[in-house]
Amino acid sequence: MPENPAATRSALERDMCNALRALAMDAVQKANSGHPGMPMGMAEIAFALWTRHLSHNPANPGWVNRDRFVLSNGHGSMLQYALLHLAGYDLPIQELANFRQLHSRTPGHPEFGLTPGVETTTGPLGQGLANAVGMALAEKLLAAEFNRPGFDIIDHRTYVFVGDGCLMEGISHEAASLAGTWKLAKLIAIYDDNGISIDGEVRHWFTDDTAARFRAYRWNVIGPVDGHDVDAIDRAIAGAKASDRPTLLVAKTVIGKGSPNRAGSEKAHGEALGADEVAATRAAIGWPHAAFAVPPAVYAAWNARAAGAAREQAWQRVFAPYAQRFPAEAAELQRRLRGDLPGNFATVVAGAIGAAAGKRETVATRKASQLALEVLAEAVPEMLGGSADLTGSNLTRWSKAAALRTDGDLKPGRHIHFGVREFGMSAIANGIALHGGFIPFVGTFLVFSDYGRNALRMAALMKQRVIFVFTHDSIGLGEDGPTHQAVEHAATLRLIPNMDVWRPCDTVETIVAWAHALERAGAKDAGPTSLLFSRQSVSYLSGERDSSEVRKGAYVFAEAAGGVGKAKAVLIATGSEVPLAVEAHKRLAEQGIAARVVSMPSTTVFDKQDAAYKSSVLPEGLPRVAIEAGVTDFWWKYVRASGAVLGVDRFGESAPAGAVYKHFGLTSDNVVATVQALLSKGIKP
Ligand SMILES: Cc1ncc(C[n+]2csc(CCOP(=O)(O)OP(=O)(O)O)c2C)c(N)n1
Repeated sequence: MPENPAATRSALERDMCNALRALAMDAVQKANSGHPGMPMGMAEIAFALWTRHLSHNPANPGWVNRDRFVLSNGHGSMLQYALLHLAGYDLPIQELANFRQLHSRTPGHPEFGLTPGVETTTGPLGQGLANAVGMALAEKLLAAEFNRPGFDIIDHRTYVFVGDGCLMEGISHEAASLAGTWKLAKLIAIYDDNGISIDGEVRHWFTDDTAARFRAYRWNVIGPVDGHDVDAIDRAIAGAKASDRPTLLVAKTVIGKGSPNRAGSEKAHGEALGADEVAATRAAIGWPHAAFAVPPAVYAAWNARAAGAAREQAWQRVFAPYAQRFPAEAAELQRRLRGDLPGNFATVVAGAIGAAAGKRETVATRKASQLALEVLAEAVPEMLGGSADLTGSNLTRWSKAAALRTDGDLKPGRHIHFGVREFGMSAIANGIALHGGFIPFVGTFLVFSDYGRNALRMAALMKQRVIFVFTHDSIGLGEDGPTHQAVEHAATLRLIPNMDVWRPCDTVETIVAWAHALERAGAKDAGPTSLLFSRQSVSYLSGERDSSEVRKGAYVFAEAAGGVGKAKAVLIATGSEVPLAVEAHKRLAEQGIAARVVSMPSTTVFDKQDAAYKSSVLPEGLPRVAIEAGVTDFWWKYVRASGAVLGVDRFGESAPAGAVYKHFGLTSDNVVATVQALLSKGIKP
């Protein structure tokens, strides 16, 4: 693309853009790893946005009313690091020189929580766009709840850079479709339309009319504009800001722009340019400075600390009188942004547990979840729920929750109908949590957790308090058959680091699970939770319980007759299989075989307990039998080689739940027979 005179009108501006190019190219070269092409191609776009539009304060990356900036094409991480460094964030040049090295704050892809100013972890293409949709929705809802006439204390935009890869990914459809429906006017996506992805020219595999596609989502589409013309980009962003709908700004760019022999080619995408080409690029763009050297005038022009401080102070001048006039609202907003639960949370939970224990209701655990929500969601106003078109099945809507509606004027509601979009919903929930002010929880069938899987992983990687409600958690859903019967899912969710998984067996365990999930914030033990609930009803069987033991993830549900000293075996069960264990416990007792029943609603939480507690629940020297309607592999670490596991190691069957349980040997007869067989073999662990 020929040089546009407007884009390089000012030598300083040209140098400011080239500083981004050079830092990216040199950091990738030094690491001999990374992606120089996107930062070099998006330099003018980034310059126009960051110096002329982005409202942020480098000295306070947590300022609540900052514009959010998301790099959905996260492989171009060096662009974000260069921007943060030059704008004056706490990211010294040594960090850029340490790009992709152990313990640097400049990892391969941007990581939330590691680098100041990085709003979300990106790299898995397309998810950044969905996170941005979540952030923009959170902004809109928080503004509707807390702003008052003359006091727009929440009023910011969300900008997101996307590449061809993000837009090829299916999640971009789910997220953009919802953003259009929700009329997220303050969401501005800038598309790096360079025609190149890793395999080469995308015209061979990506021929969509992207502009028409986004128009069909009811977005405002601007462009294509010359992505190297700073003023054109500037005008386009100004136009986007005036729109009453989300904007896609299509910017034609040249990947690796500035590199004489790699620009415009996939060779610029994901490898160091090489020393010769780096030198040739320096000459071509007129950047004579050494690697990681930036002239003071360029630094000075980039530095946004003074402007940022002024912006935050201007906001403070609105917030301070707001806090005086609406002290309760201001305090509540601040509490929610800190992520603290309401002061009476523990009392509410204790009351709910007491009431549930008194009622002893036999219900499906998904219903138990809804009963828990009736109390908890009313007490925790930041809870924001939803479902991927399974509201009546997931039971994530409680009786007083209005549905969010955005046809006509925004009608805020705390239940979101996400439509059939599991991946988009999950990544949007991550964006809502990252924005702050809400605790999102979203529902679908457990078997479709796979559809959203990478967003669950990202929630865990970012330690976000997102609660994933997965109902219809086993073959127990019955007639819908193996397509809908989760078999391997509980086990695989438990494998995700930082993810807590609960599969409660009754109303009390369900409240504890929800409470535990809601409490997961702050430095200690932050992260997402998956709550697994049954479709079918599960008998309420417990006697007295110490809920502080339930909180530990596993506890003695029914003691062996005569006390643990008399126990000959330990039965471990979760969720809907606890009643099977209790029935077997009774029948074994009739035969003079004392057994202890351990309910283990959360293996992940139990695993975090100390050794003394663990061995108090699972005493050494007794054979153990685990019972869970899912794959058996997971359970061997608890029962050990000499124990037994009753589960389902095949896909399920379409039939009434009782028949399917029988078919797979999940019966108390089989539990009894298994214990007898272990004891007759005289096996000790
Ligand atoms: C979900 C996902 N799939 C695959 C990748 C690997 N990957 C990284 S960049 C890329 C190509 C992206 O092309 P584009 O967005 O056009 O980026 P550009 O070449 O312009 O830098 C791929 C396939 C990824 N990061 N995420």
